[in-house]
Amino acid sequence: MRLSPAILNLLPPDVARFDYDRDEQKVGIVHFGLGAFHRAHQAWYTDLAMSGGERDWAIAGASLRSDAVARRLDPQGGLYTLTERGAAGEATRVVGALREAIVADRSPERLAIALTAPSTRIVSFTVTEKGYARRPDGSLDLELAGRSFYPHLAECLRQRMRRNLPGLTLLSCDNLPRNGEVLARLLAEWLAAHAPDTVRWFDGECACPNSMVDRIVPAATEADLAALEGRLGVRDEGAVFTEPFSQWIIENRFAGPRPGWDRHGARLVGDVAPYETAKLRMLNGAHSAMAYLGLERGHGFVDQAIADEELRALVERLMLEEAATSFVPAEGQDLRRYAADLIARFANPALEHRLAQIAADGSEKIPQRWLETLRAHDARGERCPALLEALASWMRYVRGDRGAVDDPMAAHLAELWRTAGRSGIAAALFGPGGLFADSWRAGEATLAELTRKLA
Ligand code: CS2
Repeated sequence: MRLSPAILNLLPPDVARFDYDRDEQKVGIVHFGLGAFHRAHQAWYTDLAMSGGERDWAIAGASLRSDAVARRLDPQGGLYTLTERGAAGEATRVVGALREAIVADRSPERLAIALTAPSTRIVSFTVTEKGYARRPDGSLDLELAGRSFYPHLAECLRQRMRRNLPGLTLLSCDNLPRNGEVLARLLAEWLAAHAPDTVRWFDGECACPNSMVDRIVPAATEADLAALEGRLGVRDEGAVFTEPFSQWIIENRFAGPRPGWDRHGARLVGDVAPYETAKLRMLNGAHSAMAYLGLERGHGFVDQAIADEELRALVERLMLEEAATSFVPAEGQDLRRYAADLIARFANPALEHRLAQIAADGSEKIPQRWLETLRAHDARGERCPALLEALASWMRYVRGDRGAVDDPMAAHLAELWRTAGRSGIAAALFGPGGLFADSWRAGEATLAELTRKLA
């Protein structure tokens, strides 16, 4: 039996659920990137807000090309369950916030209807780092952008402008520093090239707040789905599994109304930067280090990596001595406490978070997770031994001789390795004119140290 609106009353009583009339809710949010993270984070907060009495914030979710999520959710009328896995066991909730799952490239007209609906006030994004189609220097790659969300969004902004509809809040929920500003700048580049008549309206009527999102959401496995089915007596193909912890810090700068996410744990602040920097450099920085070093040391999961004494010492050093000292925290932001909480979250054995999942797309991740930290310390003449260890491990990983590398730059990185060799790869990546020189340029001594570590 498949999860669907018709069988909700057959679920075990300990499964929590929304209490609003789904059919009565208008779409208020269009979301790009209908992956597990969105379903375990923003859609969940929105579901809590509507269950708390707010109305008309149903979400129309869009994947760009893949119909994988739509195929899972359509037969379920958009319903799915979220299971929190912690020390106290599992807690499951049925989330009702998702109205429809659209495949943008197949049904652009459906997406356009949602984007130009007067009730739609927010467009949000979890398209991953590479979905923004940035060049290494940070500018928009117009060709790549043409295959991402930009054309869909630009045409609808133009329609909204022509029809005198309210502007939109465009809310990036991806792991990028100043994600809202990045989105605003890149979208403005796209509009300047393809819809110049819309640029001023976009500037004046839309807002792109920065936001820091945090919840660890490992990809669900068939074993997860089967175990859930055993417990619920119902099959949920769209189920997500996550940790009890969740954090969302949003810059309080919206173009119009928004759900009361802040009544359900989200925080609205004037400046997201210190939280976002802490999260990217400490949590994500540690994650990526555990991924490459952990895989090399034979581990498969985050909890195994953090139980490895040597790796744990390195992660603690990376977080406390290198990441936490690389920026100025907000008042009252306790980074020691944050690091201790992170270690406990990493150690959660129930999550089964695969290192291989984190290792993907490293070239898109390491600039904000590691290289910015290295740059900050370089400016003060300080060394970062833990980060250099991690960086060397990533370099060995992208060489590609230990298995397939899941990275948009995989071919380019393998080619660099072939031409530069072990003695030249560090300079080809981080030396003057190197691939990542815009993010961090290593000095001679550091390049030599990295080269030594490759051996
Ligand atoms: C992870 C993140 O896969 C990865 O790169 O580091 O998805 C991480 O789990 C989330 O950012 C946690 O909020």
